[in-house]
Parts: sequence; C-alpha cells; structure tokens
Amino acid sequence: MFIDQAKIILKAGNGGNGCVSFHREKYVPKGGPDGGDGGNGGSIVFVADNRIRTLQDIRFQRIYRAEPGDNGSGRNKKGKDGTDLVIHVPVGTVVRNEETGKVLLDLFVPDEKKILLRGGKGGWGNAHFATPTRRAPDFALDGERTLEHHVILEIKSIADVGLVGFPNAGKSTFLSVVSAATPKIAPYPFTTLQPNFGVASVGGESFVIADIPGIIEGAHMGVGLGHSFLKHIERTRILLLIIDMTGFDGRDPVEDYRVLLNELKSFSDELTMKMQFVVANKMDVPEAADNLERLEQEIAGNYEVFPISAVTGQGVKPLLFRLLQAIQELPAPEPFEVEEEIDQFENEREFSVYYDKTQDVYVVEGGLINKLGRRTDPNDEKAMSYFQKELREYGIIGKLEELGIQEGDTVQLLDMEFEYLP
Ligand SMILES: Nc1nc2c(ncn2[C@@H]2O[C@H](COP(=O)(O)OP(=O)(O)OP(=O)(O)O)[C@@H](O)[C@H]2O)c(=O)[nH]1
Ligand SMILES: [Mg+2]
Repeated sequence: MFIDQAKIILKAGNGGNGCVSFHREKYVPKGGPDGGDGGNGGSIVFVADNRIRTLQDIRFQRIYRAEPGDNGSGRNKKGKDGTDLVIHVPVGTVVRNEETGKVLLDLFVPDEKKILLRGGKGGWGNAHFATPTRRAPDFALDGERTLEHHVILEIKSIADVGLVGFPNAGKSTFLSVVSAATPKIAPYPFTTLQPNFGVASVGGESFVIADIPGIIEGAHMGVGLGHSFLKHIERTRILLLIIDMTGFDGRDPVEDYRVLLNELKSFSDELTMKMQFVVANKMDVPEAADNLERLEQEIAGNYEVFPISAVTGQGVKPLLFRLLQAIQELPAPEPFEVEEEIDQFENEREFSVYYDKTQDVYVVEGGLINKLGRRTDPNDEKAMSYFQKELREYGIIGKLEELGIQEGDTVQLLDMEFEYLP
C-alpha cells in the first residue's frame, strides 16, 4: 500500500532537573553547593530521505518521544542529555499542526535535517546560584517541560511535470517510454493506484515526471481515486493533460478535455495557474486524426497541443524538448512557508504577579519566569539587565506598576529578591 498521509503525536524530551546538593567530606562540615545541572532533553528531528517513498512505516507507530535529559546530581555532576529522535520521511513531506492545519515544516531538500521540537533545557543545579552573598543556595531549577503535539504528515511530491488525465489515457505508458520507470500498464481504467515517478533525460538534462492515478468527472468531490493524488502534482511546475484521442468505448476526447479542465479548476486555482500542455495521445490509431481536428478547434490556441503516440514514440521527443525548455524558463519551486511557530514548552507564556501582604513583597511566578530565569545567570550583570528588559517587554513590570509598586519595594522572583527601581 502506498501511504501518503500519517497522523502522529510528537514529544521532545523534557529537560532534566537541577540538583540541590552540598559538598560533603570528612573534616569539612559545611561544603559549598555542588548540585549539578539537569541534562537537555532530546529533540524531534526530521530528515528528508530520498530512499523512502511512503509514510507507511511512520504510520505504524503512533507516538514518537525523544529521550528526556537526566537529572543533575551531587558533586557537580550534570545529567546525561537525552538522545534526539530522528524521523526519516520522503522528500517533499509537509508537516502540519493537526489542530490548525498550518504548515510547521516542509522537508523539501534531499538530506535536509530539521528540528521541529526542541528538547527541554536542563534546569540549573544549586551550584549555579552561589554568589559571594549567597553561599548556600538551597534551590535549583526544573528542566523545561516539553509539550505534546498532534501533527499530520503528508507527502507533496516534488516533480517537475505532472501527468493528469482520464483512466486509460496512456499516462503510465508515456512515463515508461520517457524514463526508466516501469509502472503497471493495462488496457483497462484504474490501473495505476499510486503515484509513479520517473526521470526523463533529454539534451543532456533531466527532470522528474509524476504519473498519478486517472481522474474522472467528480474527482474533486471524491469520486474515483484521483482526487487525493492531485496533491502529488500540486508542486509540479507543468501539467500535461493527457487525452486519449481514439474515442473508443463511447468516449469523446473533446468532452474528456473539458471535464479534465473543470476537475483541475475545482480542485484548486493553483493547479489551473500552472503551465499546461495538452498531449493528444494514441495518434497511431486511425480514428484519432479527426478527433484531433475537433480538439484543436476547441482549444483554439489556448494551450500548446502535442499529438503523440506513446506506443510508437511518434511526437515524444519534441514534447520532451519543449518541456525541458519550459522547466528552464520557469522559476524553481519553493518550499512551503512555515505558517506557525508552535509552543515548545509548558506554560511558556504564563505568569502571575501578586502582592504578598504578610511579607510585604511583590511575587512574580509562572512558566514564563522560569523560562527567562533558566537562561539568566544572576551573577552576570549584562544578563541581568537583559532579563529586566525582558520583564518589561513581557508586560511583567507593567503588571507590578498596576499593583502600585513603588521605588524601593521588594520583588520576589525565582527565589531571588531584589529592590524595584523604575
Ligand atoms: N494505440 C495506443 N495505445 C496506447 C497508447 N498509449 C497507451 N496505450 C494503451 O492504453 C492502455 C492504457 O495505458 P496506461 O498507460 O495504463 O493508461 P493510464 O493513463 O496510465 O491508465 P490508469 O493508470 O488506469 O489511469 C494500455 O493498453 C496501453 O497500451 C498509444 O499511444 N497508442
Ligand atoms: Mg496508469
């Protein structure tokens, strides 16, 4: 089975917690703090892998977790970092947020490696918080807690030319004669059940062609097989509308052409805007000549028409040269833009500010404070002034002012206390 979609759940590893510990040794009754930092959690990483064609193996598993970081321990021992979880997917796989449908990642370039979810940073151990005035800090920070995300993976293949047409029009035959691909070919409709890709070479250059199952009237409404496969040609720069010119089995090539155009338009405007060529196939059959005349009248110069016979090879070479020329003139395809930055960690944006009457202090706490504080060294003056700037930007200072804080009042934050200076 060709699986081109998968819904999975991802979670990067939590950061390990920092440790509270004091150095102990014989004859040294009161050692300094030596609690180590927590290790960093592993990240969720995607790799665009040319050797993979389907998402079948991915779908087999439902939840993907990267390893958490270990907690820190005494004697300044840092916790072990968690290993990244690397997921190999076909080139052209797009990752979306299942909830919003927004694009999170596009694995567009072969061998490209991209981090989707970063592992949590380890929390600092108490050794990190020692200062000349605070020799025995009895606190440490927890590691960042990562969030679980439901995502949809979808293959949007990257080919230069897409073949569209009614079943039995000769799409797979065409692919087989211009490339080394060996798709199934048979004299009945719905032979192709999954996309086939082939590399066509002409004039010392090459390009990729995608052959998809035939589409029929109503395909955009889910009739037949074709609809869901149109996504494989969404990224192609050129569409070949392959028409069976024989008119056998009560078909009419002109009618097929109209319906085909209509189906593409109904699927998306984007498809219609692509460069399109009409390929009049099976011209080796005597009945085809009259039909070609009618078809050309219908098209009335709106598209270039290429009469060919995929079976005898007649007309195929000029078509390939025209395709190469068009590909070279068209702008290179671009990956989808990332539409959403998802929250990586728990409570990252939450904070609360209140006045504690009994102790006469203003208290600031919450996930946002932990995040900002976790990467701020209280002994580093520059870092601290940056921290203050951040507190203002996130609206925390504003909240304090709303509560009526005055110069000289005490603010408690992350087990630190400092004097408020506007
Ligand atoms: N006479 C003639 N027959 C052709 C030509 N091209 C394809 N055929 C025949 O048409 C039939 C269908 O060919 P396929 O290549 O399987 O058609 P398809 O468009 O891939 O069909 P689906 O996969 O079902 O959508 C086969 O019997 C082919 O041999 C041609 O140029 N001339
Ligand atoms: Mg086919």
